[in-house]
Amino acid sequence: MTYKRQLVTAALPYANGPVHIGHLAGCYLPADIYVRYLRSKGEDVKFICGSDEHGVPITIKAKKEGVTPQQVVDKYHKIMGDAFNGFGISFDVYSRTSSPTHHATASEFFKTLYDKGVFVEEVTEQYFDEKANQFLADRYIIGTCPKCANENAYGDQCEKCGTSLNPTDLINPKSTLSGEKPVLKKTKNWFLPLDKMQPQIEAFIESHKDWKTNVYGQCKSWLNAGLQPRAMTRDLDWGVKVPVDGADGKVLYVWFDAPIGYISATKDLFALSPEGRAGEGWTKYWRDKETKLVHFIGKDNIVFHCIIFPAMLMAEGSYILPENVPANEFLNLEGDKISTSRNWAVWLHEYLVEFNGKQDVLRYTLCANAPETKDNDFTWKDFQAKNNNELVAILGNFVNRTLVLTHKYYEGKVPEAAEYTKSDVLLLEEISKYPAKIAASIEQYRFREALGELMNLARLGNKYLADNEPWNLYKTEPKRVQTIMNLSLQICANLAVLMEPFLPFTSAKLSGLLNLNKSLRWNDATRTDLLLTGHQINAAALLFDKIEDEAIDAQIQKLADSKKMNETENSKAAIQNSKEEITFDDFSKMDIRVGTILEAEKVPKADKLLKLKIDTGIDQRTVVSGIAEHYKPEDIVGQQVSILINLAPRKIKGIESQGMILMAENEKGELSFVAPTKPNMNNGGAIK
Ligand code: B3M
Ligand code: ZN
Repeated sequence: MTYKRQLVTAALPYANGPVHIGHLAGCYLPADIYVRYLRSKGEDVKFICGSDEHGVPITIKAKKEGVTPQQVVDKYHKIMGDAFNGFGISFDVYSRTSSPTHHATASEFFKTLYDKGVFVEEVTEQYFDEKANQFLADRYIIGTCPKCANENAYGDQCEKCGTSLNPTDLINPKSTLSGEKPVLKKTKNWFLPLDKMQPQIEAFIESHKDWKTNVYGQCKSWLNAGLQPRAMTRDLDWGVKVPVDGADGKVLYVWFDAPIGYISATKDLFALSPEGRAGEGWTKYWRDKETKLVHFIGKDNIVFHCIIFPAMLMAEGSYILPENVPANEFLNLEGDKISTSRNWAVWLHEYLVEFNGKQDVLRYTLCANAPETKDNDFTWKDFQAKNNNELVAILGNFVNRTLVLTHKYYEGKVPEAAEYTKSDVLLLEEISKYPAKIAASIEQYRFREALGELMNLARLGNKYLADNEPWNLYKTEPKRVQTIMNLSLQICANLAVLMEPFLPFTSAKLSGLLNLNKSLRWNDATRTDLLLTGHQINAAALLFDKIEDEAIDAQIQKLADSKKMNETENSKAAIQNSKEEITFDDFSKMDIRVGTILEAEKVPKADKLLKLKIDTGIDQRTVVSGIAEHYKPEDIVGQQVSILINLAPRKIKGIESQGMILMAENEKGELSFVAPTKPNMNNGGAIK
């Protein structure tokens, strides 16, 4: 299928914090490379993005900062927009979901589905916080994950084991608003019957076996598990109001409204452009089958873009469906998961200040290390190495040598090529293949590979200079040197055109140095005569500077400081969470003896529990202890322990536990036995 135009979207980031390198590497950079490439090919393309300004992440942030949700989104919409702009992410529009266009569009979309009878209305029991007098959306509830026992799992997901949850799955649920245990209360919501739509959605996914394996695979596993109806409304007061009677106090589910944001942003774009005034320019991009719709996202958004949004679009009926959803995996930082709350991140707005003018170095590093097929790691040392050993030593060095020699030998005028040697002819052939080679990788969303090819072209240039050594021939073979320099300059020109999607700032700089015709496009780089004989180039300047150890050490130190800060915060929290004071009388009531574990075995169907038989010195008793995740039964037989023997007996999993062994916890939550150690009698008890 050939398309007349493309509509490219990048995930709408939540406006609840600034953006970091993980965001950039995950979807904005690959999307930008793709779009810049298409523009260079002269294709009709629109690049759509904006801030996702609804949903619980925003309201939680507002509560934390003691401001209104609107103030939160206003602040971060600006910070994020500026950061993208600073890195040359070339959106045609960067809109926001709090805009009137969006509210109207999302509302109308919902109303259409409602009028068509698509939704299933259902009264269900949802958690309600009686103290805060409010229904609790997923992220307002935390509790223990039934799968992995993480005590801070959210109502919709456990971030420790990744399981997706319903709030009612949580053990010991707690409201994050008041800390109270929430109660179940009846409420009506509107569900998208994904279960009934499964055959259609399955057919859609099956028609896209060409999607990246991680994307297709995730879709398949959702389908195999069987799709479930999903509520498209929430009891919340921040968002797009549900536009039907009897829905007071309800808003659209953020994952219903956010992807519609792509449509409203396209409308905003056309409202600003002459095409918009003339008519409904945006509809061409959303309703004409000859438009190719591509969503760039991170892997945590796959199900929403590949299943739920397409299901909404199918149900609505007047829109096209995505043709591809290239999702990246995650980028880690120095071996650790990027985390906003732990401040373990490289923030784009800070980078722009600290590495002013070096946007392309980060673009290069993130693309060369893009987490395209698996999670990947960003390290500052690698960033430095990529800059010094690749950008400076290969690309920068080749261009600089060529420009400097052209000035030295020909006063900056492109010399006329004399006769080509056999190897020149081969080189020319080789050069002209690069645009197609790089394009093929980009069109398959393989941006690392594409960038690797671009660098191969620079390597080719470097090798050509090194093999031909014009500096040694200048006196003896001036004609030959003219040819060598002419060809080297042509390679520089081709590089300037082909690097534009990846390194737009450097491309502009190099085009300026070469005084290159601004209208050159991708396919022009198949030619090897972009610079005419006699064309005057500008004074040489370095494309990249070496990055010194000090700058890198400062960044590594900054991360170390964050880690330290976090540890202090954690231990402060640990002190706050420690138990209340007790009296000496309370303490002296405890009868603690030294015992020895005689037998230990796992308690069936209880991950945490061991059944122990303990010799207390006065008797033998059974104790059930929650240490199974810390110790293997076979390792602790013979272990001496302290045991509280006058604790009232208690039945645990049908076993009577007759006491408790004492364990001590360190700051990391690791347990150790409180066990007597006897001084070594052989050397009189002295400490060795
Ligand atoms: N805001 C989630 C995220 O930032 C969400 C994406 C919406 S795309 C329509 O990861
Ligand atoms: Zn879990």
